[in-house]
Amino acid sequence: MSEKVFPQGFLWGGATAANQFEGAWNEGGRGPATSDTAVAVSPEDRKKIEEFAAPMNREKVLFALEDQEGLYPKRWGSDFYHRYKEDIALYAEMGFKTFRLSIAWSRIFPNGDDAEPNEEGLAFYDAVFDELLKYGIEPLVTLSHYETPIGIALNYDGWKNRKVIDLFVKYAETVFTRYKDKVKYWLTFNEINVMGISGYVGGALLFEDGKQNLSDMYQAAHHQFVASALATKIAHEINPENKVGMMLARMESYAATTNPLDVMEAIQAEHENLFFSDVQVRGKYPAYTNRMFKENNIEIQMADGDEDILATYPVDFMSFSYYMTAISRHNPAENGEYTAGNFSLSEPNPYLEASDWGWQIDPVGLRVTLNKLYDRYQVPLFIVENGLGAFDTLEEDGSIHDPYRIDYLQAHIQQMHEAIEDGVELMGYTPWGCTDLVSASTSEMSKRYGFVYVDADDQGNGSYDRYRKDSFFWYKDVIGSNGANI
Ligand code: BGP
Repeated sequence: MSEKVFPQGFLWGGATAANQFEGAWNEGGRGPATSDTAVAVSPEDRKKIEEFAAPMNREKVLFALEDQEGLYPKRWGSDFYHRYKEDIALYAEMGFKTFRLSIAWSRIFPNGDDAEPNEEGLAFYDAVFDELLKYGIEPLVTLSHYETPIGIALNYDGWKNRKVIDLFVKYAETVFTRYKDKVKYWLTFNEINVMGISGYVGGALLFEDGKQNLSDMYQAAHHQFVASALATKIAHEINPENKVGMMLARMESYAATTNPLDVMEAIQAEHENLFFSDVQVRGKYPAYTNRMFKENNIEIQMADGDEDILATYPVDFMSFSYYMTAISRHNPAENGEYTAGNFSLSEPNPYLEASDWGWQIDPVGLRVTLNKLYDRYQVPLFIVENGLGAFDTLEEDGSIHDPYRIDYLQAHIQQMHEAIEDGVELMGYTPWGCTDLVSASTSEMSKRYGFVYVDADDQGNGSYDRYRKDSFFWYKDVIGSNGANI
């Protein structure tokens, strides 16, 4: 294989989120978060994506908070809260340049609207950032990764309430100030477009009638756009070196055929997906908004000054998750066959294989996406999630042989390199779940992404000891050669 050259300073690393990784759900003064309840609604049927995205009402949330059984194993995550030193040492061993984590908002403001932040929560992240910096690893911090304080859902009805903008801005300002000398790279909302699919997961919205309401969801998204823009403003004021990114669950969708109607269908899918980055990167609602809103009966309220805020404080860079691609067809396939994906279903693509969870594996699609996004926005891009969820086997000697994961990542990194050669400005790459953690969609541990194995099962039982997988040594070599050895 020919030698690949990645840019100097390319940010190789890995990604996690507090709600799936930290555990310690009731320690350190942390308040309950929406993530503690999101999948507890239907513990017997967690695999169904519909359940994960299901509308939530007050009753279900209160039930889930009481029903501690339903919270396994999310409660424990992977116990990063107590093992962060060991985990970070493993990242240093792999040569990570960056590590993506989220701050659990409810560790800082346990009820969401507390007058003062919780010092114990702030001190925890100080310790984590210090540990990372000790090894020269740059923290990349998500402010909101599906873990809104539950008080914001129960007392404010979530992000559809404009007051939540102020609560978020106060939280953002608190952590920007506290970690001014420790953190430079920030992401505001993880997969902000999930709001268009699940109001509860994305915006802590409760739907008393059990139906998702698109107007509420897009209203909530509008409030997140304004909050993100204000946070970007404040981040730059506090430290001009701060770089703030938006984060999209990228869904490349190919036209099923050359039928122009299928092509148009793919463009519409593109609009639904890129609406969120169009607003946050370009600083204004795109031209197709009016028609999209009208045809979907979406009505949102904007306050005076909102458009100025969006236009004046766009993000510095665009980040996204990339796991698979989908297919768009004007007339859905007759057999109605579909395969699962990250928050979406798709007709299967005959050219692609899929993971054990049906997510279609498409490395070339990553090059397609990188090119499209860079052509569209001309801002630096950052792949902050990618990877293969797979079952792993811990051997008696403590090894884990995961060639399937190496194949997946290698193929994607090769396409990243192609995209860089195409002229795309790519800041870095943080594969998802670098240490095994609890799956967002299934709430199980057995859907593993990591380079590091965590000894815990789907019920949260286990030693939680860490083991290096074969992919650990492989990734170490990739980073050590700055991508030349792929
Ligand atoms: C993204 C989320 C992550 C993560 C990932 C993998 O949507 O940002 O939190 O979980 O998907 O998904 P899953 O855990 O369902 O396999």
